[in-house]
Amino acid sequence: MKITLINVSGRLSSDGSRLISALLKRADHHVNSIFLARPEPLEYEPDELEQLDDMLKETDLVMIAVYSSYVIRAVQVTEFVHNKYPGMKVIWGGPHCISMPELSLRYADGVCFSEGDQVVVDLVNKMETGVDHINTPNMAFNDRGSYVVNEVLPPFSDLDSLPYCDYNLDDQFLLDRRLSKMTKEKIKERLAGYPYYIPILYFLTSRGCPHNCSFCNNIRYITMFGRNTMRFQSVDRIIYELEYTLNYLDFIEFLGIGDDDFFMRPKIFFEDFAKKYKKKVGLPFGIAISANTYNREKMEILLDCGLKAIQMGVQSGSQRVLDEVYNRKIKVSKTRDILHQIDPYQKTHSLDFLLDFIIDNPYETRDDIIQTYKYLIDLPLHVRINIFFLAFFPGTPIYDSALKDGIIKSFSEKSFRFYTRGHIRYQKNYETFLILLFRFLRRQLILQRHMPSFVFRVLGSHLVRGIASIFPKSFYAFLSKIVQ
Ligand code: B12
Repeated sequence: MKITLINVSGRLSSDGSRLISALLKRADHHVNSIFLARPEPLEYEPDELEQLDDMLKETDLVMIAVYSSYVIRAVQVTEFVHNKYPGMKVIWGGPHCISMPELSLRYADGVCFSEGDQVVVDLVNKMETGVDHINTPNMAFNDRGSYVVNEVLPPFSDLDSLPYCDYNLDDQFLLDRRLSKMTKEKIKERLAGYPYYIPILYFLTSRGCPHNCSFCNNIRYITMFGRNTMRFQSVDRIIYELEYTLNYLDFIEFLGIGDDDFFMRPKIFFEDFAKKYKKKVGLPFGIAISANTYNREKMEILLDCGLKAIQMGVQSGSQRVLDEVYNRKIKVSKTRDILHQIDPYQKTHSLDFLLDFIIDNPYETRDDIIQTYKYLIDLPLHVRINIFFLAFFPGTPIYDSALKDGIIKSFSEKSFRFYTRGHIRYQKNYETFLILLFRFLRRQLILQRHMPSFVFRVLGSHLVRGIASIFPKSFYAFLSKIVQ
């Protein structure tokens, strides 16, 4: 079958859609991938979408990989296809669709609402041969207005059997103003993002996350599977795919291992991995870990084979928020402790430490927020801080609570973008402004030279907070915008 696979993510992705493409090609289907990979503007103009026409004329089936933040693009493409090619089926999949098929079936003819690995080829084969596909597991369909939601298969665990993510640029295209062939130059430019602005390849070696956070998509898998499951690729499989992909993408300078918690594996994995990685890959790389699984021995093994960055979620300096709002079974004190253990490696091994925080959470009190601020101002200046604005992903417990409490309106494709990174929405107050001010000054490196830390302590004191609270919300919304 001739398939046009469209990825609507704002950055050039290295996610499941490349895997879906590889699975379909392995089964002898023909796949053209089109990336709508620009961060902004979010919506595409009609004359941009018109350019899909030449390819769609030759297409039997359209598939779209969707992240919630970019869902409006998937809606635009789907409506374009349906208007121009009545009868052409459009199938959605990807993080936005996980466990919430009804959100996507408003537009799509079918949706993969769980993992696609075991079902996508089966679905396309059935469609190609005219066999009834409506009962395909992990899939839901809009059958003339009524929704058919099929059974969920158990988590897919044979990760080694999967084909390599598809980076064959011969049938990949970029739509940004013009539809053009993907080239190494374009991919190189678009893979150069935060934090180093050199071409970074993101790569996943496992599935699942040990946590159960109320704001994360992963909880949707836990709900469907009835348990939290971790699955891993073997060392050899990881190294083979890396060698293959990096041989082709020979400009990559850094590897971002995207696993939620790389330290979930046993120590024996690390020794084998380090030996083979050093010999056959050798690029500097970064991993994400959690304070609960940090292990010095595992880290030292990785330092010897190129580990250069560790990212860890703190999310809030308030234990109450971690326990009661985010359902994270991690102690704030534990994250501080890990920070102190990792910190010396910055000097000895140039190891970067990146910490993630979430702000603008309507369930935080001003006292909770000041605890995050106090956590931040105590951090050594070489620790990088990532500050995210809470996004309410449909299907997560925090989304359900916020909806019930009237904090957010129910999901809308048009307004969803405002839930992601953006401006302060819920916490227009002095404490949140202080966090943003602190980040701003840190970014300008002003702190290093001019601002003694006691100034920040005074700014966060009861007395100053008391005085600051007489100013209206609009004042802090305005100030926050300036320092964002
Ligand atoms: C690594 C990672 C990143 C990396 C790399 C992203 C990438 N892969 O390109 C970085 C740091 C860059 C990143 C960035 C962002 N990420 Co991120 N990321 C992840 C993480 C940890 C793993 C993603 C992954 O590769 N999963 C493995 C693949 C195989 O899964 P998958 O893509 O879902 O694909 C499977 C199915 O969905 C399905 N499928 C996928 N596509 C399609 C298409 C069709 C047609 C079909 C039928 C099936 C299908 O089959 C696949 C195989 O089973 C996840 C959390 C997690 N553990 O999943 C968050 C996650 C995906 N990220 C998330 C977000 C929000 C973002 C950002 C938007 C953050 C931001 N900037 O605000 C950006 C946007 C990225 C982009 N591409 O535009 C959210 C998405 C939530 C949502 N509902 O959209 C997640 C789920 C985390 C969360 N907070 O809940 N991310």
